[in-house]
Amino acid sequence: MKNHEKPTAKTDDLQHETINQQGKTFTTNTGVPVNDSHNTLKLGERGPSLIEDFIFREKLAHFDRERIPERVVHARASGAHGVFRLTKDMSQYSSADFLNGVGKETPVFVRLSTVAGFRGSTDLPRDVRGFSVKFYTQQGNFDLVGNNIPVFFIQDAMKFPDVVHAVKPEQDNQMPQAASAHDTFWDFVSLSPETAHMIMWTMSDRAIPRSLRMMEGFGVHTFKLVNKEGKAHFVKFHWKPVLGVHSVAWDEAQKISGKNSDFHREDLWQAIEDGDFPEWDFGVQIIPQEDEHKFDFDILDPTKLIPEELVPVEIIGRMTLTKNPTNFFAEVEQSAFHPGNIVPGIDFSDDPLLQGRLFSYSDTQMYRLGVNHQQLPINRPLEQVQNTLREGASQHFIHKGKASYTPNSTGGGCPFLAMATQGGFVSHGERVDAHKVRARSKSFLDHYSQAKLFYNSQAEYEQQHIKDALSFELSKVKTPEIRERVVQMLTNIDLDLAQYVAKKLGIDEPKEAKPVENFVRNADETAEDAASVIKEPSVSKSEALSMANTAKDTMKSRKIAVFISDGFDRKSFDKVKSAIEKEGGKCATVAPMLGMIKADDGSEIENKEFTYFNSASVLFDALYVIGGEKNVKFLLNEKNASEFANDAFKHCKAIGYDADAQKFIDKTIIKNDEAILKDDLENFLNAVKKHRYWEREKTL
Ligand code: HDD
Repeated sequence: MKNHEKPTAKTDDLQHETINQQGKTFTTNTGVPVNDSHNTLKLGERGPSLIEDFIFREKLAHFDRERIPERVVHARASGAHGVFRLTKDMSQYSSADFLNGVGKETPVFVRLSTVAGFRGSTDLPRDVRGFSVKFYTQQGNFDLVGNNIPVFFIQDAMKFPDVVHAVKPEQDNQMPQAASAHDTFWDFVSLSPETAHMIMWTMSDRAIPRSLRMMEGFGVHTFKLVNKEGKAHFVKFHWKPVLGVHSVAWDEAQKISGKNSDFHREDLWQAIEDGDFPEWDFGVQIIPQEDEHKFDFDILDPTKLIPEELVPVEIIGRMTLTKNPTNFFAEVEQSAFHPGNIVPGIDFSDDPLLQGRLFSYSDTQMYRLGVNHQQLPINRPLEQVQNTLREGASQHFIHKGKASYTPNSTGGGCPFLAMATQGGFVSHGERVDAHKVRARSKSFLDHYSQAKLFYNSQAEYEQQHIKDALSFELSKVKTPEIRERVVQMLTNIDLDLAQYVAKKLGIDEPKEAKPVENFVRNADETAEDAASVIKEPSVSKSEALSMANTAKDTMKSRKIAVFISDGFDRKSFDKVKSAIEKEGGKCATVAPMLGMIKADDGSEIENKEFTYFNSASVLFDALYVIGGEKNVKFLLNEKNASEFANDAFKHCKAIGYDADAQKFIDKTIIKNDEAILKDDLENFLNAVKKHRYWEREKTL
């Protein structure tokens, strides 16, 4: 355990499997000491290798099998250990032990992922982010396998392979990697109006987070909480980041992918290494069962959210990530999440997307990791598992006795079944009286009202970003009919939006909203049903949907690049550095080289990491240009410094500078505005806290 890390019951459990090879002798997998792991056994120094070389055979055979199938979606991810602390007792609603008793702490393992890209793809594609949390509770593991977006592309799990095939690289040429900007994805969208709401989210800046620490998480589906008396309430789960929800600019995201494709992974890792533990508040929206049909949308429809204006989010706990994995493969890659992993006190709803997921995840884990994947250290629950399941590949346990069945007398009837009163899991006794049908509920037909709600809730600059993202994505679509169908679909969300995008694509501007006709409907759907698809949202705006309303009062997590070179103003540098650090920000010098840089007073500081040739503005949140005659002269001739400052300007970052660096600013910055601050450290820091000055975009 490193000094800054905080152990949990789960990380203690993992200690039993953690291997320290310091001072140990090299052995084969059978424990035989090895004296040479560099040369094969040969007939003579220049002769052929011998097949009897068991040391070579073992080394290569293991290497040949090092890769396991990557996840079909969510392949790329970062993970961390942490703890969930309950701040509000929920026993009124749920018997789940981790929701009972204020102050109760439950270890967690969290995996945050992109969706479409392969394992080795970039952290910053325009994409949904996965938000998986495994709670190691006293009653077994509860997995909340959500996303950073509260709704989904489709309403029924039957369509999942289709939406995934459509967004993944195209089957003929495996292009493009980790991008939705291509024909097959938008073809699927244009023929599936149920995607309309999700598309607004993925085209918004939510799909390009500044940091994994700055994104929300959602359980997406409606679940149930069930209390000791068996009474159920519907529930939606939320994670709200303490640092606020922030994003980068799209141009910036594309550049980050080139400059540092591990941008998010590194940020999360470093924050935990530095003891800046990422935190999220855990919230619930609780809906009494009798209110199930109270809304003008169906709470079982995963393309709908419940506006916080209708049901407020109540904060009931906080999650803190306190430890990085020791070994990425053993912990992050082998972690197996499954929405079907629930505990007493929690139950599923009949959401048809959720119901389908309950099959897919355990199935995929069996394929990736095998039938005994729950025995892997990262997946096993805190308490020893007791049942009659036996054998299978890689069985780790040695079960005593004869009883591998129940009921038994050979094992004294053990393991005993747990009565409901002893915490045994009992499914909520919902009564369902219906015919078997392969159909979609008519209550799922409204595809546009919440897409409108989302778009209308955005600040002006956020709406512009959605317009730009759609224009960008569709401009990469080669088939004109697909582009036209999407524009037609957009008319049902916002006519101005559709017209803007049409213009960018060189398509005739639509004059009115027009339903998309040529998509696959349910067989029994009538014309009236189709007309009911287009309606206004009952809530016209929802504050929680706009990132403009998020926390903007902290320097924590902000990384500020400070330009220096020989002759920099030492006094100013010390002042800027201590002001940034005092408020919890990070100050990183950028200089012409690594090593010692001489200040105007003859003193020196060490430049440890960033130079004008190895870094870029997109890796920082803000820029400060230090003065000093010789330094400014250098900067005026360093074209990477000008490009750096230009990008900081273009991406709406705060820029501060000493009065004598004015010439550099005049040369590089096109226009002055309120986030460009001369000799005004206080307001510079305030601008950095706000994260971005998006207003600047109007002047670009
Ligand atoms: Fe899924 C992985 C989230 C619908 C089938 N999904 C996966 C992961 C997340 C989600 C976060 C990564 C788990 C990890 O970290 O290892 N998926 C969602 C959400 C959905 C959703 C929020 C809708 C609300 N998924 C969904 C459906 C199906 C799947 C409808 C299939 C019927 N998802 C899978 C999968 C994956 C997966 C193929 C790939 C790797 C894995 O499960 O472990 O089974």
